[in-house]
Amino acid sequence: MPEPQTFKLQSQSGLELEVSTLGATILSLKVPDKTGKPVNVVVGLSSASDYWSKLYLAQGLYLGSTIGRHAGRISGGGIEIDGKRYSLFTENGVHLHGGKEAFDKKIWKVESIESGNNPSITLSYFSEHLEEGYPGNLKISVRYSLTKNNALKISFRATTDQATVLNVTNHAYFNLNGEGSVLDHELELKAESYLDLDQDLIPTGKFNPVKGSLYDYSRKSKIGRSGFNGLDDIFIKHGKGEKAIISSQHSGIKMTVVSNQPAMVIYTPPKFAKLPFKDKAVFDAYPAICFEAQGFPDALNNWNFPSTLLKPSEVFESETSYKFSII
Ligand code: FUC
Repeated sequence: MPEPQTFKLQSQSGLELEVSTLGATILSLKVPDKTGKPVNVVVGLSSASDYWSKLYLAQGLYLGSTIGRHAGRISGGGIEIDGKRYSLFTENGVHLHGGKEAFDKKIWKVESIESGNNPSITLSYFSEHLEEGYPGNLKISVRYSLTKNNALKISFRATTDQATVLNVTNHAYFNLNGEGSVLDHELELKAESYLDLDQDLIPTGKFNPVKGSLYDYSRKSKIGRSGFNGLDDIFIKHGKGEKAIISSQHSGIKMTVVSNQPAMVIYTPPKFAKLPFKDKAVFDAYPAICFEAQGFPDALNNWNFPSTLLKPSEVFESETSYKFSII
Protein backbone atom coordinates (compact mmCIF):
# COMPACT_ATOMS: atom_id res chain seq x y z
CA MET A 1 0.00 0.00 0.00
CA PRO A 2 1.55 3.35 -1.03
CA GLU A 3 1.96 6.08 1.60
CA PRO A 4 -0.98 8.49 1.64
CA GLN A 5 -0.41 11.87 0.03
CA THR A 6 -1.92 15.08 1.35
CA PHE A 7 -3.12 18.17 -0.49
CA LYS A 8 -4.13 21.67 0.62
CA LEU A 9 -6.70 24.00 -0.94
CA GLN A 10 -7.08 27.64 0.00
CA SER A 11 -9.91 29.98 -0.89
CA GLN A 12 -9.88 33.76 -1.15
CA SER A 13 -12.40 33.97 1.70
CA GLY A 14 -9.92 32.26 4.03
CA LEU A 15 -11.05 28.62 4.02
CA GLU A 16 -8.23 26.08 4.05
CA LEU A 17 -8.90 22.41 3.40
CA GLU A 18 -6.46 19.54 3.83
CA VAL A 19 -7.26 16.18 2.21
CA SER A 20 -5.50 12.81 2.28
CA THR A 21 -5.56 10.20 -0.50
CA LEU A 22 -6.22 7.56 2.18
CA GLY A 23 -10.00 7.32 2.19
CA ALA A 24 -10.20 10.69 0.38
CA THR A 25 -10.24 11.90 3.97
CA ILE A 26 -10.69 15.48 5.16
CA LEU A 27 -7.75 16.04 7.52
CA SER A 28 -8.69 19.59 8.50
CA LEU A 29 -10.81 22.56 7.50
CA LYS A 30 -9.76 25.96 8.73
CA VAL A 31 -12.38 28.71 8.91
CA PRO A 32 -11.79 32.30 10.11
CA ASP A 33 -13.60 33.01 13.43
CA LYS A 34 -15.26 36.32 14.46
CA THR A 35 -11.82 37.88 15.04
CA GLY A 36 -10.40 36.57 11.75
CA LYS A 37 -8.31 33.88 13.45
CA PRO A 38 -8.35 30.50 11.64
CA VAL A 39 -10.08 27.71 13.58
CA ASN A 40 -9.89 24.06 12.51
CA VAL A 41 -13.55 23.01 12.56
CA VAL A 42 -13.07 19.39 11.36
CA VAL A 43 -11.50 16.98 13.84
CA GLY A 44 -8.36 15.34 12.48
CA LEU A 45 -5.19 13.60 13.57
CA SER A 46 -1.81 15.23 13.60
CA SER A 47 -0.40 13.44 10.54
CA ALA A 48 -1.79 11.42 7.61
CA SER A 49 0.08 8.30 8.82
CA ASP A 50 -1.69 8.44 12.24
CA TYR A 51 -4.77 7.16 10.37
CA TRP A 52 -3.03 3.76 10.04
CA SER A 53 -2.33 3.40 13.78
CA LYS A 54 -3.88 0.46 15.63
CA LEU A 55 -5.08 2.71 18.44
CA TYR A 56 -6.98 4.91 15.99
CA LEU A 57 -8.40 2.05 13.90
CA ALA A 58 -9.64 0.28 17.04
CA GLN A 59 -11.93 3.27 17.72
CA GLY A 60 -13.88 2.89 14.45
CA LEU A 61 -14.28 6.65 14.22
CA TYR A 62 -13.89 7.24 10.46
CA LEU A 63 -12.65 10.79 11.13
CA GLY A 64 -13.35 12.86 8.00
CA SER A 65 -13.37 9.74 5.80
CA THR A 66 -15.37 8.77 2.76
CA ILE A 67 -17.89 6.08 3.68
CA GLY A 68 -19.06 3.47 1.16
CA ARG A 69 -20.12 1.51 -0.70
CA HIS A 70 -23.06 1.62 1.68
CA ALA A 71 -22.96 4.04 4.63
CA GLY A 72 -24.79 3.04 7.78
CA ARG A 73 -26.02 -0.36 8.87
CA ILE A 74 -27.35 -3.21 6.70
CA SER A 75 -29.37 -5.95 8.38
CA GLY A 76 -29.54 -9.69 7.71
CA GLY A 77 -25.91 -10.12 6.62
CA GLY A 78 -26.43 -9.10 3.02
CA ILE A 79 -28.52 -7.82 0.15
CA GLU A 80 -30.49 -9.25 -2.72
CA ILE A 81 -30.32 -7.73 -6.19
CA ASP A 82 -32.26 -9.15 -9.17
CA GLY A 83 -32.95 -12.34 -7.22
CA LYS A 84 -29.28 -12.91 -6.38
CA ARG A 85 -28.04 -12.88 -2.80
CA TYR A 86 -24.80 -11.09 -1.87
CA SER A 87 -23.31 -11.72 1.58
CA LEU A 88 -21.61 -8.83 3.31
CA PHE A 89 -19.10 -8.67 6.16
CA THR A 90 -20.83 -8.42 9.54
CA GLU A 91 -19.81 -7.74 13.11
CA ASN A 92 -22.34 -8.74 15.77
CA GLY A 93 -24.71 -9.51 12.91
CA VAL A 94 -24.55 -6.04 11.38
CA HIS A 95 -22.80 -4.73 8.27
CA LEU A 96 -21.51 -1.19 8.87
CA HIS A 97 -20.09 1.56 6.65
CA GLY A 98 -19.18 -0.61 3.64
CA GLY A 99 -17.41 -3.47 5.41
CA LYS A 100 -14.00 -4.42 6.68
CA GLU A 101 -11.74 -2.61 4.23
CA ALA A 102 -14.11 -0.13 2.74
CA PHE A 103 -13.63 3.20 0.93
CA ASP A 104 -12.14 4.82 4.04
CA LYS A 105 -9.17 2.40 3.96
CA LYS A 106 -8.38 2.64 0.25
CA ILE A 107 -5.87 4.91 -1.43
CA TRP A 108 -7.77 7.19 -3.82
CA LYS A 109 -6.25 8.53 -7.03
CA VAL A 110 -5.89 12.26 -7.58
CA GLU A 111 -7.69 13.07 -10.83
CA SER A 112 -7.30 16.85 -10.89
CA ILE A 113 -6.53 19.90 -8.81
CA GLU A 114 -7.86 23.31 -9.77
CA SER A 115 -6.81 26.64 -8.30
CA GLY A 116 -8.46 30.03 -8.81
CA ASN A 117 -11.77 31.35 -7.49
CA ASN A 118 -13.25 27.92 -6.77
CA PRO A 119 -10.27 25.76 -5.85
CA SER A 120 -11.03 22.04 -5.98
CA ILE A 121 -9.53 18.58 -5.83
CA THR A 122 -11.07 15.49 -7.44
CA LEU A 123 -10.15 12.00 -6.25
CA SER A 124 -11.35 8.69 -7.67
CA TYR A 125 -11.53 5.06 -6.69
CA PHE A 126 -12.25 1.93 -8.72
CA SER A 127 -14.07 -0.65 -6.62
CA GLU A 128 -13.95 -4.07 -8.28
CA HIS A 129 -16.90 -6.43 -8.68
CA LEU A 130 -17.48 -8.24 -5.35
CA GLU A 131 -15.14 -6.02 -3.37
CA GLU A 132 -16.50 -6.30 0.19
CA GLY A 133 -19.19 -8.55 -1.34
CA TYR A 134 -20.91 -5.84 -3.41
CA PRO A 135 -21.67 -6.61 -7.08
CA GLY A 136 -20.55 -4.51 -10.04
CA ASN A 137 -17.36 -2.73 -11.01
CA LEU A 138 -17.96 0.70 -9.53
CA LYS A 139 -16.18 3.88 -10.58
CA ILE A 140 -16.55 6.63 -8.01
CA SER A 141 -15.14 10.11 -7.65
CA VAL A 142 -15.39 12.82 -5.04
CA ARG A 143 -14.75 16.48 -5.66
CA TYR A 144 -14.03 18.84 -2.78
CA SER A 145 -14.37 22.49 -3.72
CA LEU A 146 -14.13 25.71 -1.76
CA THR A 147 -16.77 28.00 -3.19
CA LYS A 148 -17.00 31.77 -3.52
CA ASN A 149 -19.83 31.82 -0.98
CA ASN A 150 -17.51 30.39 1.69
CA ALA A 151 -18.58 26.76 1.55
CA LEU A 152 -16.93 23.39 1.33
CA LYS A 153 -18.85 21.51 -1.35
CA ILE A 154 -18.58 17.71 -1.57
CA SER A 155 -19.79 16.18 -4.84
CA PHE A 156 -19.88 12.43 -5.43
CA ARG A 157 -20.32 10.82 -8.84
CA ALA A 158 -20.43 7.09 -9.59
CA THR A 159 -21.22 4.57 -12.31
CA THR A 160 -21.39 0.77 -12.34
CA ASP A 161 -21.35 -1.99 -14.98
CA GLN A 162 -23.86 -4.13 -13.07
CA ALA A 163 -26.75 -3.33 -10.72
CA THR A 164 -25.41 -2.57 -7.25
CA VAL A 165 -26.17 -0.43 -4.22
CA LEU A 166 -24.51 2.82 -3.31
CA ASN A 167 -24.89 5.12 -0.32
CA VAL A 168 -21.86 7.32 0.01
CA THR A 169 -21.10 10.13 2.45
CA ASN A 170 -18.33 11.92 4.30
CA HIS A 171 -17.82 11.36 8.01
CA ALA A 172 -16.40 14.73 9.14
CA TYR A 173 -16.72 15.52 12.85
CA PHE A 174 -17.36 19.23 13.39
CA ASN A 175 -16.51 21.40 16.37
CA LEU A 176 -16.79 25.11 15.58
CA ASN A 177 -14.36 26.03 18.36
CA GLY A 178 -11.70 23.53 17.26
CA GLU A 179 -11.58 22.00 20.76
CA GLY A 180 -13.64 21.30 23.89
CA SER A 181 -17.24 20.25 23.40
CA VAL A 182 -20.22 20.90 21.12
CA LEU A 183 -22.72 20.85 24.02
CA ASP A 184 -22.78 24.67 23.98
CA HIS A 185 -23.19 24.88 20.18
CA GLU A 186 -26.66 25.86 18.96
CA LEU A 187 -28.44 23.57 16.52
CA GLU A 188 -31.41 24.05 14.22
CA LEU A 189 -32.62 20.98 12.36
CA LYS A 190 -34.97 21.10 9.39
CA ALA A 191 -35.93 17.41 9.57
CA GLU A 192 -39.54 16.23 9.17
CA SER A 193 -39.02 12.81 10.72
CA TYR A 194 -36.43 10.48 12.14
CA LEU A 195 -36.15 6.75 11.57
CA ASP A 196 -37.22 4.33 14.26
CA LEU A 197 -34.25 2.08 15.18
CA ASP A 198 -33.98 -1.31 16.86
CA GLN A 199 -31.43 -2.20 19.56
CA ASP A 200 -28.74 -2.72 16.88
CA LEU A 201 -29.47 0.74 15.42
CA ILE A 202 -31.08 -0.87 12.35
CA PRO A 203 -34.10 1.04 10.97
CA THR A 204 -37.38 -0.79 11.68
CA GLY A 205 -39.01 0.84 8.64
CA LYS A 206 -41.12 3.22 10.74
CA PHE A 207 -40.86 7.01 10.48
CA ASN A 208 -41.26 9.00 13.72
CA PRO A 209 -42.33 12.65 13.62
CA VAL A 210 -39.66 15.03 14.90
CA LYS A 211 -42.23 17.51 16.26
CA GLY A 212 -42.45 17.34 20.03
CA SER A 213 -39.84 14.57 20.30
CA LEU A 214 -36.53 14.57 22.14
CA TYR A 215 -35.00 15.28 18.71
CA ASP A 216 -37.05 18.39 18.01
CA TYR A 217 -34.45 21.05 17.19
CA SER A 218 -36.79 22.81 14.78
CA ARG A 219 -36.29 25.89 16.93
CA LYS A 220 -32.62 26.73 17.45
CA SER A 221 -31.43 25.44 20.83
CA LYS A 222 -28.27 24.35 22.61
CA ILE A 223 -27.22 20.80 21.64
CA GLY A 224 -26.65 20.01 25.31
CA ARG A 225 -30.10 21.16 26.46
CA SER A 226 -31.91 19.30 29.23
CA GLY A 227 -32.72 15.71 28.25
CA PHE A 228 -29.84 15.48 25.74
CA ASN A 229 -28.33 12.02 25.80
CA GLY A 230 -26.25 11.96 22.61
CA LEU A 231 -27.39 11.54 19.02
CA ASP A 232 -26.81 8.64 16.65
CA ASP A 233 -29.94 9.04 14.60
CA ILE A 234 -31.19 9.29 11.06
CA PHE A 235 -33.11 12.43 10.18
CA ILE A 236 -35.19 12.74 7.03
CA LYS A 237 -35.89 15.78 4.91
CA HIS A 238 -36.63 15.16 1.26
CA GLY A 239 -35.59 17.53 -1.50
CA LYS A 240 -32.63 19.80 -2.01
CA GLY A 241 -31.98 22.57 0.49
CA GLU A 242 -30.94 23.47 4.03
CA LYS A 243 -30.89 20.50 6.36
CA ALA A 244 -29.19 21.84 9.50
CA ILE A 245 -27.64 24.99 10.94
CA ILE A 246 -25.14 24.99 13.78
CA SER A 247 -23.33 27.87 15.45
CA SER A 248 -20.99 28.70 18.29
CA GLN A 249 -21.21 31.95 20.27
CA HIS A 250 -17.61 31.43 21.34
CA SER A 251 -15.98 31.46 17.88
CA GLY A 252 -18.91 33.23 16.21
CA ILE A 253 -18.80 30.61 13.43
CA LYS A 254 -22.08 29.43 11.90
CA MET A 255 -22.31 26.46 9.54
CA THR A 256 -25.27 25.64 7.29
CA VAL A 257 -25.55 22.12 5.86
CA VAL A 258 -27.20 22.00 2.42
CA SER A 259 -27.70 18.72 0.58
CA ASN A 260 -29.71 17.00 -2.14
CA GLN A 261 -29.68 13.80 -0.08
CA PRO A 262 -32.88 12.77 1.80
CA ALA A 263 -31.31 11.34 4.97
CA MET A 264 -28.77 12.68 7.40
CA VAL A 265 -27.15 10.73 10.20
CA ILE A 266 -26.35 13.02 13.10
CA TYR A 267 -23.79 11.48 15.39
CA THR A 268 -22.36 12.95 18.61
CA PRO A 269 -19.85 10.57 20.21
CA PRO A 270 -19.86 10.89 24.04
CA LYS A 271 -16.07 11.24 24.11
CA PHE A 272 -12.88 10.60 22.17
CA ALA A 273 -10.07 8.27 23.24
CA LYS A 274 -6.66 9.87 23.74
CA LEU A 275 -5.48 10.30 20.15
CA PRO A 276 -2.82 12.53 18.57
CA PHE A 277 -5.25 15.24 17.48
CA LYS A 278 -4.14 17.94 15.07
CA ASP A 279 -2.63 21.03 16.70
CA LYS A 280 -2.76 19.08 20.00
CA ALA A 281 -6.46 19.93 20.32
CA VAL A 282 -8.01 18.79 23.61
CA PHE A 283 -11.61 17.57 23.62
CA ASP A 284 -14.19 17.18 26.41
CA ALA A 285 -17.46 15.24 26.71
CA TYR A 286 -19.44 15.35 23.44
CA PRO A 287 -16.43 16.61 21.50
CA ALA A 288 -17.96 16.89 18.00
CA ILE A 289 -20.97 16.40 15.74
CA CYS A 290 -21.24 14.64 12.36
CA PHE A 291 -23.74 15.57 9.65
CA GLU A 292 -23.60 12.58 7.30
CA ALA A 293 -25.86 13.46 4.38
CA GLN A 294 -26.81 10.33 2.44
CA GLY A 295 -29.51 7.99 1.16
CA PHE A 296 -31.45 5.70 3.47
CA PRO A 297 -29.44 3.14 5.46
CA ASP A 298 -30.58 -0.47 4.93
CA ALA A 299 -32.70 0.77 2.00
CA LEU A 300 -32.66 -2.58 0.18
CA ASN A 301 -34.18 -4.37 3.16
CA ASN A 302 -37.02 -1.83 3.58
CA TRP A 303 -39.56 -1.68 0.77
CA ASN A 304 -40.87 1.74 1.89
CA PHE A 305 -37.45 3.49 1.80
CA PRO A 306 -36.25 5.24 -1.37
CA SER A 307 -33.95 2.81 -3.17
CA THR A 308 -30.16 3.08 -3.11
CA LEU A 309 -29.89 0.78 -6.13
CA LEU A 310 -27.54 1.98 -8.88
CA LYS A 311 -28.06 0.55 -12.37
CA PRO A 312 -25.54 0.49 -15.25
CA SER A 313 -27.72 2.97 -17.18
CA GLU A 314 -27.58 5.54 -14.35
CA VAL A 315 -25.08 8.07 -13.02
CA PHE A 316 -25.12 8.58 -9.27
CA GLU A 317 -24.61 12.21 -8.24
CA SER A 318 -24.87 13.78 -4.82
CA GLU A 319 -23.96 17.19 -3.50
CA THR A 320 -23.54 18.41 0.07
CA SER A 321 -22.25 21.84 1.14
CA TYR A 322 -21.07 23.08 4.50
CA LYS A 323 -21.42 26.84 4.27
CA PHE A 324 -19.73 29.14 6.78
CA SER A 325 -20.58 32.63 8.03
CA ILE A 326 -20.17 34.71 11.19
CA ILE A 327 -23.14 35.22 13.54
C1 FUC B 1 -22.04 6.84 12.57
C2 FUC B 1 -22.89 6.08 13.50
C3 FUC B 1 -22.34 4.90 14.08
C4 FUC B 1 -20.87 4.76 14.18
C5 FUC B 1 -20.06 5.62 13.28
C6 FUC B 1 -18.67 5.92 13.63
O1 FUC B 1 -22.49 6.85 11.27
O2 FUC B 1 -24.18 5.83 13.04
O3 FUC B 1 -23.00 4.47 15.24
O4 FUC B 1 -20.39 4.63 15.42
O5 FUC B 1 -20.69 6.58 12.60
